[in-house]
Order: sequence, then structure tokens, then C-alpha cells
Amino acid sequence: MSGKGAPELTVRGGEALRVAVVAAQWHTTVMDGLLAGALRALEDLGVPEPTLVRVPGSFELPVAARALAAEGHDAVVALGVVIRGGTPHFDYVCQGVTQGLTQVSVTTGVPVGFGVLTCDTEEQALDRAGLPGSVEDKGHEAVTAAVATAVTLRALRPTAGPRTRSEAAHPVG
Ligand code: DLZ
Repeated sequence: MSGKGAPELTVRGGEALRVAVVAAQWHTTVMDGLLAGALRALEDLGVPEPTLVRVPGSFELPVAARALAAEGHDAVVALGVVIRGGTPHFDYVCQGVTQGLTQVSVTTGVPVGFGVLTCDTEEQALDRAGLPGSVEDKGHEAVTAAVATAVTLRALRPTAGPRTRSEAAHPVG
């Protein structure tokens, strides 16, 4: 997938949101870059006191993301690095984490930023890690997308509580 065509997002309202980051621990150098980019984005967007949780590998990201969404966060950002090896394990981990995070997002209604790199080589991962010399900063991007979506969802929510049955039957005006 090419990184060309990414939008320039202007996001306002991050200071009112509770955001959590869940990060796997495989491939330390790349993960450190993703995490630094994510924390930089949270600061840029004015998000106060983000929650940070670590899990062992990318396969564990969905269950932790679900717990963080259920716990009342407005957005969750999942960070991980999966690098292809010589067995089909790569495909199972990638499929599990991708479908798992999608399911968390759709079933809880909490946006989950997808900051999981799925690469053939470590070089490809380093290129996307937001490190000096990287071409892309996927941790920063994932946070920005999740926070932008949370702001949009908040604007869609009615400000008043749901109307009572009686109000609905006898609308004013
Ligand atoms: C087992 C495994 C392998 C081979 N590769 C990676 C990887 O490249 N990136 C990653 O985040 N995790 C990897 N894992 C670990 C799994 O995600 C998971 O933690 C274990 O299978 C235990 O459930």
C-alpha cells in the first residue's frame, strides 16, 4: 500500500478527549519510533494525560484495545510491528490483529487507530516508523486519525438526552 494520497488533517477538540495507546513490544527500535510519533501527535492535538498500556505482541492488541474502549476512552490507538518470516505465522497474526481491531472499533463504537505495521522486511518497517531517516510516521498518523474520528463521532451525538416517549408523541413547535 502506498502512503501517497494521505490527507492533511486539521483536528480540533482533542483537549476534551480521553485517549489510550496500546503498544506491542516486538521489534523494539521500530516500536520506539511508532510510540514516540504517537505521543508527539497526542501532544500536538492537546490530548491530556493519555493512557499507555503495553502488551507482548500484536496478537494481544485487540483484547487490550477492547478493554480500553469499554473503560470509557473516546479513542484507542493500537501500535505494533509484524515482520514476515519464513512461515505462514505472519499471515495469521496480521489477520488476527486487523480483524480483531476492526471488530473492537465497530462493536464498541470507539474509533481504533490502526498503527500496526505489516511489513516484508525490517527496512520497510523502519521507513514508516517516524525515526530520523524514515519516510513516514505511522504512529503519528494513527493517533491523528483516531482523534479526528472521535471528534466527528462526538459532534454526531445529540447534546440533549434521548427524548421521552411522551415528547416524541407531542413534539413542541
Ligand atoms: C510469535 C510472533 C512472531 C513470530 N512475530 C511477531 C511479530 O513480528 N510482531 C509481533 O508483534 N508479534 C509477533 N509474534 C508474537 C504474537 O503477536 C503473540 O504475542 C504470540 O503469538 C503470543 O500470543
